[in-house]
Amino acid sequence: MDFEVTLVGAGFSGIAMAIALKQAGICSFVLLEKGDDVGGTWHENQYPGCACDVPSHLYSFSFAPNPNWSRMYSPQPEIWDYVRRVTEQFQLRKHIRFNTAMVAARFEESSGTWLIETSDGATIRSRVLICGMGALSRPSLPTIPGIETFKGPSFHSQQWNHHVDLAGKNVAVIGTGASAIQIVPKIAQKVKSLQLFQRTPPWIIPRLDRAISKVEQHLFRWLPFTQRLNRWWIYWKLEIRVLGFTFKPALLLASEKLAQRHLARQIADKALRKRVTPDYRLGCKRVLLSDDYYPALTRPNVDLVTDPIRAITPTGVVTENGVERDVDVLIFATGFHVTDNFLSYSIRGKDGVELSDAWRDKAEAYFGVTTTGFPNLFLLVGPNSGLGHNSIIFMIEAQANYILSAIQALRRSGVKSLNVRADVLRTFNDGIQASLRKAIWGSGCRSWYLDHNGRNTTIWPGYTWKFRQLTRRFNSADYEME
Ligand code: N01
Repeated sequence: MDFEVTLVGAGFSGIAMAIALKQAGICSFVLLEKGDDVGGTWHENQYPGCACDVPSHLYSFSFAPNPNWSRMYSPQPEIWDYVRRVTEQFQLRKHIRFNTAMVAARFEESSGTWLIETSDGATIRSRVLICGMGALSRPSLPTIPGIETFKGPSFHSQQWNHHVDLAGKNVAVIGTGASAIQIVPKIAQKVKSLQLFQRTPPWIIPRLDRAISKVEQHLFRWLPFTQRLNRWWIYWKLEIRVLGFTFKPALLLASEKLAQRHLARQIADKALRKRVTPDYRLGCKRVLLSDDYYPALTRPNVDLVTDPIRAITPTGVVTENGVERDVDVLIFATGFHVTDNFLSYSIRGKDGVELSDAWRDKAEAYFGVTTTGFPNLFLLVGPNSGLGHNSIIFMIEAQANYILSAIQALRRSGVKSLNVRADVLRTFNDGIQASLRKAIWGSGCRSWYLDHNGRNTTIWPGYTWKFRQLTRRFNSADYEME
């Protein structure tokens, strides 16, 4: 065996897991990272305005507080820097193979080990495989006729081309999700014209970002309990929102009113206001936070286009009404492959079954971590463990703890592998889907929370503290020990 554990992805998930392993004295592990540095999504996304929409004092590891966050919602460079510092602090770099992707993995039943093929042609044999590739890592480009014919520079928000100077250019942005609403205000000031193609308007509430004062930073540094108190306060303010999202969507009407007032304050033009007013319930798609997006739409050089796109030509974008708009640079803020992300990897479990086949109709995993037929395979932020209301780092830490206790159980028992029982997974997943039936995410909108069958395979429909409680201890009765 080369390593006891192989980890894939050096974002928040992979780093949290590596730290958990190290602290438990499990040092025989390798972390494969396709990029040239740690940080995952916070390394890859470097578009103008990129920042987190969860307050930084919560969007960070509980065991590695950072008293120096500059803002309530810190920008991408600071978050990336944070992940790099934590990596140094826990001396993880020596475990990481950069520029090395997992290309395929196969479970060998006779030995109870995984054989992991990497992009540099190597094969790693490992008892355990942990995938932390990130749900929002594979860009999704729209299937618009003629997209490949465009002659100017074009790129996805996650693959921002910093060599392209947007100053004085006619720029088109397709999409109005979380990425677009951060990009638009930043580039609107410098471009000649900005055509923003909106398919569905998002609900937007005030962001209320502010700088964190030196006094607060000193306080957090010298009296660490004040930072813990602050984190606790932010956590519960966000956690309470699950009541509306999951149990009683009517509670979200107050947030809709807040969003409508926000819109009315920021856009005076009634016609424009109408075009950016959603016709579905707040919370159905991800709720966005911004103070500068609506004002950017009122600029004379910004044009909101709501006619559907018919085609892309070598020099522009044509809409269904036949209008062709000239474009120099085309930016796709069109999101990610989320529900089908894992289907792009060749991961073969028992009897040679591909994960992509096992999950063809529906992706499901016990606590978003283990799935039947794939022994010793653990996922971080797998099916139904994403969030619409709180910090994903909280869930990642809970999952890392659960996986660690599973590995410890594997070691203690001396068996070759752990395979989650089919009936346990079925009962768990039926419970999840039953809870989701009452929740806001299925109230009638298109979103990346839903798979091609309209089934929500991304969100944990409940309290995050409950998730932590349920995953605190690994229960070997839930597994076949082989
Ligand atoms: O992607 P999205 P994103 N023609 O999928 C539109 C996280 N994140 O990159 O709504 C025309 O949300 C699509 O339209 P519609 C966060 O979790 C966080 O913005 O499907 N338009 C939509 O408007 C977030 O939710 C942060 O009708 C097309 C947009 O493209 C997730 O990442 C920042 C189209 C895609 O929006 C993804 O956000 C950034 C087509 N063919 C991201 N196809 C923060 O922390 C798609 N669209 C702040």
